[in-house]
Amino acid sequence: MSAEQVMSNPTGSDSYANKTNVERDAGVEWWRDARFGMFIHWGVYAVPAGEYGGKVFTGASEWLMHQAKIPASEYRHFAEAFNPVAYDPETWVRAAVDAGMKYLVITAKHHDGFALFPSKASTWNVAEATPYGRDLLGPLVDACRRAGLRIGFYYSQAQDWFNGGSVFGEKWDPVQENDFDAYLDRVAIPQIRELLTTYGPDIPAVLWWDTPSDMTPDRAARVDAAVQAVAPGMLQNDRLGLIREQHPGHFDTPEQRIPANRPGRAWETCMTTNESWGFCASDNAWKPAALLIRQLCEVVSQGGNYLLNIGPRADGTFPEPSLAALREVGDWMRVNGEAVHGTSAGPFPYRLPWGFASRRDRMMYLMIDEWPVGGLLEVPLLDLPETAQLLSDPEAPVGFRIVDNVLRITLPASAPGAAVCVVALRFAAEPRIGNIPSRPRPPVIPQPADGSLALRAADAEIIGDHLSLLGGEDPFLGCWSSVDSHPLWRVSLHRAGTYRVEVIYAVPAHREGTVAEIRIGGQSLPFAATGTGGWGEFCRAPAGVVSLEPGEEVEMRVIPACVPVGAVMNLRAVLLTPCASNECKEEI
Ligand code: H79
Repeated sequence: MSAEQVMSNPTGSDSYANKTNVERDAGVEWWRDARFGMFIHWGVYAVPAGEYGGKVFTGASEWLMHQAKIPASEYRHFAEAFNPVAYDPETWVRAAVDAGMKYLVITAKHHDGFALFPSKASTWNVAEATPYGRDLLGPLVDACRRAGLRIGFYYSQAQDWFNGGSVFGEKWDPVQENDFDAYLDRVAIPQIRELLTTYGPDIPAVLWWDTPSDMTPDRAARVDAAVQAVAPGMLQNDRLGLIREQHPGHFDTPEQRIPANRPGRAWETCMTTNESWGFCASDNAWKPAALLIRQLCEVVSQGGNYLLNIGPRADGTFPEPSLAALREVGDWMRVNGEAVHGTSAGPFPYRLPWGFASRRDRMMYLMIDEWPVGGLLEVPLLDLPETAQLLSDPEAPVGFRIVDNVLRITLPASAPGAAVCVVALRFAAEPRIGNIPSRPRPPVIPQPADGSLALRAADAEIIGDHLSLLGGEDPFLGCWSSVDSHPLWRVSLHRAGTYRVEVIYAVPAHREGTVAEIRIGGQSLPFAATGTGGWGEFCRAPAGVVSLEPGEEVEMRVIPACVPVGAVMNLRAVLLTPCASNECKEEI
């Protein structure tokens, strides 16, 4: 198909204008019911696949241009080798459908500015910059339409390292010295319009924004106005503007994590199958299919969607480990899909010892991740179901009775398989919920004999959804994107007196004014969080002095005062050191 064929749209953009908001809102229902989708990160970065100048970059191959500081004049040569002759959208769509996915979101343009579609706004696009020379999105849209799969577009609206958009951190190429407003008018807004008007009335089904650096309220409003003009009510994520509250979109987007607390509105966890989003030749950290299935269940049990990523190779094929994982997930979904599609969150506010639950009408699905001892499953429900059945083995005997206000389900003594096992319960009426054991709290931190206290990231209770424990072996609290979220430590304090407070944290840029407040035992210290040189450059900085009384559970919190560009900070620890008798006097 030629670029022109794809670019010509028989229905035209006006069909959007004919849709009422109610119809559009009703359109959100499909998204909630879908529960499971495929993310696709594809672009010229699949050519170097995470390697440049003999150096291997892992973690995020789509960031290679940024990580290796490759000038645009050199990076463009990767496009000359981007010729995905094996690209067969039907195969992609079949892989998604067979895995039980109901929608697909593909990177129309990532931060490297490369467009997977013909564009009049920049020649840095597949039709003009590659030997392939034609649209990649159109054929995928067609294949999705034929298969009844919805398709959304990811579009990096702010960062563009090639066309003069914004650049996270230091710039490295003169082409990046540009007026950001001019960039929005010249590239981003025209391309967004192209994406909204080229492929048909319901395409894209979702707009997936990312990294809103420099997207002030004014600029976000300008982009949103351009969207609403052609696609009123367009389903969008929450990453359009810097101030999320101003353009909240339709759903939250926890990235690479599942929120500990159920968000109050629609949400979608996006997750990689290995570590990188784009194809990365050296990345062999593939998640086992059983883990992907467990994550899907956890997300669904909290009422969210799971957007699982594939990074296709430059030739247009999916890496074999991704295909294998999709096949395994598909095998599971064919048996257990009814616990996923069209369900809503289970009645239990968090994970129970054995796993997760979801609901649809009179059905409740118990998704068992850890097989209970002897096959005896305890569920905090006060009413008996009419029927109980193992989806993987409908003939297997499943007993149930209520003992001491707990529904006890008798299952086979050992787990039938490695992946999550689903028990479907059918109730005559809405079952009453029993006492749900309270969420286990991180233990109270004891004060060592020398009186010093290290409040570490890993020991914090996380309040709110917009803060996560990251960093693996060397943990820190990050992705801190809302003032609603903060860490809380409880300390058993036996030594009264004054303490010096220090913070181990990282932020890239210099910031003016108070970023967070450290609240300890009723006292409050402002904390300014000046730049440390990068999100990974942790520094130890003084925050002041507090005077504390002993207590069994003294609460200590770090509460954001605002969310500066990007995030509040990455926080590794708060340290308290008792002052020598005279040392701190003047500071108080
Ligand atoms: O498209 C995927 C990511 O490329 C994108 N969002 C998902 C869906 C994303 N953009 N920015 N971020 C995620 C967060 C920023 C991560 C960074 Fe880094 C940390 C940029 C620089 C340090 C990881 C490590 C990426 C490059 C090096």
